[in-house]
Amino acid sequence: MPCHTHAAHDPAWCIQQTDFAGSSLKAYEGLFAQGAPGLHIRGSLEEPIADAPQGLRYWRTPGNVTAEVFREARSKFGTYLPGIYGSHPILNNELVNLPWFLWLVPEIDGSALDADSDAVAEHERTLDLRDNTLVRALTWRTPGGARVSLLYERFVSMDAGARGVRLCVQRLTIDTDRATDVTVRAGIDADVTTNGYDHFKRVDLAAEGERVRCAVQTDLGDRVEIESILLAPHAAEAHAEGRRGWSEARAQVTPGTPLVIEKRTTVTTSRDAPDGGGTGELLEAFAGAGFDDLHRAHADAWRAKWAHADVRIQGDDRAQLAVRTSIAHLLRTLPHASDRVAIDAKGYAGEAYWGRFFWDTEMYLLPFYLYTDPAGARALADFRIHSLEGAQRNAHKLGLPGAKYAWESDQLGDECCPNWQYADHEVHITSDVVYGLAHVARATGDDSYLDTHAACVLFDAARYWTARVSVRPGDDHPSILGVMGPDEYTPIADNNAYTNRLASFALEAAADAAARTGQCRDEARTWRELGRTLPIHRRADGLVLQSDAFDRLPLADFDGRWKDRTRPFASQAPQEYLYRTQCLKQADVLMLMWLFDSEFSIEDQRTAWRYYEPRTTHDSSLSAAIHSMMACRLGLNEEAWRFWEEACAIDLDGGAAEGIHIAACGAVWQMVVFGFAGMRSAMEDEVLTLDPRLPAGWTTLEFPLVWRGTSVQVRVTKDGVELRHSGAASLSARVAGELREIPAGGVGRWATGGTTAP
Ligand code: IFM
Repeated sequence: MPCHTHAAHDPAWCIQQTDFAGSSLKAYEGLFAQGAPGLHIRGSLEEPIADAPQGLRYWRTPGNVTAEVFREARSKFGTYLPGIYGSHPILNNELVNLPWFLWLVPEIDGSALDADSDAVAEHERTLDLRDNTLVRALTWRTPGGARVSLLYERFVSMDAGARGVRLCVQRLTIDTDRATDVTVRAGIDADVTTNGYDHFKRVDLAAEGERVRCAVQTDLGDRVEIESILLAPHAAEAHAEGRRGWSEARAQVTPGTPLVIEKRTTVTTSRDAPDGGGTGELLEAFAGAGFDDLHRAHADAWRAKWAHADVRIQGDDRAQLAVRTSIAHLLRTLPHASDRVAIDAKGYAGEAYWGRFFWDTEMYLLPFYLYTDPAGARALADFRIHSLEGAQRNAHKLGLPGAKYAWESDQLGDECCPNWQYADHEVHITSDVVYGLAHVARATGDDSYLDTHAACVLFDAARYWTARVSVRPGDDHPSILGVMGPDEYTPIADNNAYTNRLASFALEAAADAAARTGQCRDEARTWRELGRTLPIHRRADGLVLQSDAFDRLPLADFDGRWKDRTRPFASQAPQEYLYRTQCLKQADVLMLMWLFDSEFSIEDQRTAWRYYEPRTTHDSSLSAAIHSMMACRLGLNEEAWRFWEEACAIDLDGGAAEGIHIAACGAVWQMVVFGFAGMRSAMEDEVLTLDPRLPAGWTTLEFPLVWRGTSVQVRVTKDGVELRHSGAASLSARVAGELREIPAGGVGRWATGGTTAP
């Protein structure tokens, strides 16, 4: 049967699923998440699954987040709208899983399609990353003996999404080898829970003819309305039962004349602009357009996104697919500026991290957007400015002045993390936020961003740090005591080097902004002095200490306790053991050195690598990428490659069941651009700098960049680098250590004398 939306399956752009058994189904639901600003759906099948009820009620308790074992459901449907949170009695506010509207099932000979039955064969699904369209094909031997071919296609319109409209479009094409009567059922199911909890205070269902409308009111007072229309050749009949409503259409399929059914769904919320129109009006607005027209506009919108973001790798198909998979999720998840949200840790594709925003935003996600879509990046960074009041409330609750950004933030910036160790002690987030804002200013060349829009954040962050530091008896310097650094296996440490350096950075940024704007003069003197005197402690041999006396903790017994290396160390050692031994969850000192390269000699960095890497479990999905990039910098080619492969496998090889590791997606892009292409960020260098180390199998690497307002096309081969830009002025670039000048709108090509191959 021809595939309508896709003429050919291109392995460099398509992810395919042929396994529907066991837990892989759930992993594909995460990996195949689709969306556009305002609406995201998990990649579930179109039919309810008998052994995976979606309305189960249970208590999910906050555990050791790395070793947490989730409910063994085979499938988890998911509909998420950025900004729509509910109140959970023990987990705090969480992103609500809204009613499931993908339901579109044929019934033939009294039997409904069931993917688990032996009657289904040649079953495959393909997500085309070019336009985020999911195609599902299968054949079905019906109880009456007919051989039926089904082709499902669906997308969340990026074209509509860009205009603030949430629209999902589905098409089902049914072909058969004999005349067959078909009933197609299309509906909305509001019997869904989020992490086992029901957030709906009220559910109103109305079904009439081909339309089903479902409105829910969440326990935080938002109203979300979902309306679907079934487009079939004959009139449909509507039904409602409990929290479910559906339309049913009957038709006959004859061989050679496929039956085509469409379903369209729109979603609105009480937060939308009042003149945006209701779901019914929106459906009417799209009524004149056919599936192909809507798909064309959607695909064009995606093409425009890829034009400024695609990374092309020749010579390595797996790497190519990995980087495109990551970029596709990054393009999907960037919210509208008006939504005033960031990107949650599971990329709006699962419930594991409750839809909350972490430091992942600034350190792992922001760089991709900053160097490919600066306006989008700015909208993301602005979320921290919009949520300053939440951060002020967090500080106030702890009896501190200023603003303390939440380790796990909801849409208003309030701390939602239910684990006290992280909520109260993983305080580096406040400085990470400042670092992110400064990165926006440097990458766009717009310092006024800090002095006008972001100054309030800078000043309140500095006030928080001023009160959070202490001077221990006998010390001649301030300390930041009782913190958890990026390494979450060392929970209450003093003078964590990363936290101290980032706090200094934040204090200096506030003092600089105060000096430029003439505000807060007296406070600024204190901020500058504090920033200057917060220490980074070293051992006698020069090793930068993760925190005071870190090296006096006993070594962790990895050989004795970590028998199954395919699972995290935390799944085999109790939390209290992690907390009292020298074992790291993820890069900590190395993360510091990654960000502040120029402040540490190459020998410092090598010493740190030799000491910390063997002590690191890499239990966090954020660890491998930083190690890959550091290894590139240190010329450790095999390690760079090993960590690259680990990072690429995170979601691609079955890890997305509870959602996409969106920070790891951002990190995959960083590994290519900052790692293998050796680009230095605008935080490190004012001049575009590239020092490539192409992996052995890669023959060509190409990607677009925006460097301080100038669009640049980068091409790296084994022998050289080519930079092409369209700027009106000449562009300076340092390539493999040599400063070069590329004339306005011109091209520069330089031999690099061969690149190192990991
Ligand atoms: O922010 C991270 C943290 O560094 C490690 N645990 C998971 C969080 C969310 O990705």
